[in-house]
Amino acid sequence: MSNSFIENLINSIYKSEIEKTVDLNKIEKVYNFVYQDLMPLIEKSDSEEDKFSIFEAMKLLFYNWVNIQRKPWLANDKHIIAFMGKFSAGKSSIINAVLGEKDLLPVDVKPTTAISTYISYAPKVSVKLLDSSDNIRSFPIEKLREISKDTMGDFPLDFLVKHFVVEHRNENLKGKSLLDTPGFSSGDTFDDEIAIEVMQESDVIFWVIDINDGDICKTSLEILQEQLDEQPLYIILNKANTLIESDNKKIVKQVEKTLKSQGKKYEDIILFADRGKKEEKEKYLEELNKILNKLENKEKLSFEKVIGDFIEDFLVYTSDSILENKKELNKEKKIFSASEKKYKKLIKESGDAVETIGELLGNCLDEILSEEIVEDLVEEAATSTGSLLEAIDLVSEINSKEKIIEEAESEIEDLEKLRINVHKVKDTFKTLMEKI
Ligand SMILES: Nc1nc2c(ncn2[C@@H]2O[C@H](COP(=O)(O)OP(=O)(O)OP(=O)(O)O)[C@@H](O)[C@H]2O)c(=O)[nH]1
Ligand SMILES: [Mg+2]
Repeated sequence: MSNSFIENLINSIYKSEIEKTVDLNKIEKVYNFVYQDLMPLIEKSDSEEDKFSIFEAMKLLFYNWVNIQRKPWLANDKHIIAFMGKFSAGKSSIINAVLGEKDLLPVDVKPTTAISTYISYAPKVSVKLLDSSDNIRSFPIEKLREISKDTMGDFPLDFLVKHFVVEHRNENLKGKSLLDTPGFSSGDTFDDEIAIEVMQESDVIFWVIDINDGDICKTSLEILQEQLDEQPLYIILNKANTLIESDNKKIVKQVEKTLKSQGKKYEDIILFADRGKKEEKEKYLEELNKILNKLENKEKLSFEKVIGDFIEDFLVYTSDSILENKKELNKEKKIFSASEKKYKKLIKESGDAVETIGELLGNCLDEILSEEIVEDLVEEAATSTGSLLEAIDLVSEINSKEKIIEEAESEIEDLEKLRINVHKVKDTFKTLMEKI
């Protein structure tokens, strides 16, 4: 493409009005809260395994929150529905068909979509872009149609533009944002970063395949390895109008077989065509819309609610643990004092027996001991030894109880400190949320 075309395009990007810019200060404040207040709190939680999954969940939550700060058109729990697949599989055509617009997104036989493009609801149709400094700028709709991988040639447009956003008044878009992505060709190295970013932030993935390919390709399967199993995956076999029905069915079976052999979980494999027989086209569109509409009701996790609930749960956990530890401590203290009492009693019993022996022997110092006295002496000696042995046995029990009590007391002290800490984090979070 000519230099003047690129020059003209750069001008339109940078001369266009900045509508919104990302608030880095706000992101920094929330980042500091998550990593300096919240994460150390999780560090103090109970089990190792829980800790790791909570860390991961919090990181993801924070990532999603930052994502919405950069991409405010995704706010209000929008579901992100990504269309991915090889170039020319028909991703942009499918989105145009869903919107009932023939030419909204550029479509061509050559590699076309150059920058991932969100399509979100707004009462007025317009195009915006997110530039490399996270500014949202307005952009002329006609210019969007001029941009394609082909017209860009080697020019790295993705250095200047991170995303385009097409706002459209189609009611089907309420509560969701469709994401059209650049395709890849099986020969070249697909930009993994794009794929991973798209997969991380999407709620649902539609993987589009040109039915004439006959199967899902190896590169597609490799990219899909990054896809999480809990994220619903739908396969669209597009351009179904180009083959006869029995061939379409065979290819559906083949794709099913390949995915199963790879252990790849998926929701459904559907056929689609935006041309061909009218009633076929309508049937395909109806089926796709049915899936898209079904996705609307799922509630997404809000950052404020999840963190707020987590802190509340943590408070309950610390209070419950303190109570439980105190109960346990009381039980141990009771056992300890009973053992101590018993020990004292045994020592006294042993001492008394020794005293009796002394008395018995003192009373008959010069006499030969009678059989009866010897029997008494033996009995007293047995009592004294028996009590002493029992007391010695109790010593280790008493010592171990003492240690348990000490440990329980220090555990309660730690938990009480933790509870104060959680209260502080709760207040910090409340103030932070009021400010931002
Ligand atoms: N026969 C037929 N052709 C189709 C159908 N859908 C799309 N096409 C054609 O397939 C070509 C590619 O369509 P696009 O929508 O640009 O494909 P894409 O997946 O967005 O391609 P990239 O943006 O390059 O990744 C175009 O020439 C379309 O006209 C269909 O249902 N049937
Ligand atoms: Mg496209």
